[in-house]
Amino acid sequence: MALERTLILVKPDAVQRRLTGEILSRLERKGLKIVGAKMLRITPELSRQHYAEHVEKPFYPDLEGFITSGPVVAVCAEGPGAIAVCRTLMGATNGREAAPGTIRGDYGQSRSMNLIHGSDGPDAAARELKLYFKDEELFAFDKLIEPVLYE
Ligand code: YYY
Ligand code: MG
Repeated sequence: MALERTLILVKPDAVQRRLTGEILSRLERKGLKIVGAKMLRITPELSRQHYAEHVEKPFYPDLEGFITSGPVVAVCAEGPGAIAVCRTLMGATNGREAAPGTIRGDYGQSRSMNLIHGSDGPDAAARELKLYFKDEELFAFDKLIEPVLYE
């Protein structure tokens, strides 16, 4: 399985609800490696770049209002198949439909304030990671433990 990096955002609702540690802990317990992390307030301009595929959709103004409403924690998570692994851990977009055991399924019922963002494919991951992290803000470490985790 190819090693991948994906962009995770702990969204403003999760930061407000003190769920940052819980959410990042779930990623780590699954074996994902956090190779970059920062807290920031997303600007309207960054929101339009991040959600470029949704800018023309009717829900976009509310989405921008929400994602810029407070700080987020941006994380680069790395691992074999990390993009799909994270999407599975997140659960369906709408919290009411997300399966129990997933992050969205366990902590909320909202479709818009759904706690976590994860890139939905390799092109999106590469594009989104560039929006949040410089190359020197991402780290490589701990190679020795990987056979124990993944083989
Ligand atoms: O990738 P994911 O976050 O699961 O969903 P997207 O379809 O990419 O939508 C991005 C974001 O927009 C979603 O997390 C909530 C919000 N949203 C919404 O508020 N209302 C919709 N009908 C669809 C999406
Ligand atoms: Mg998406």
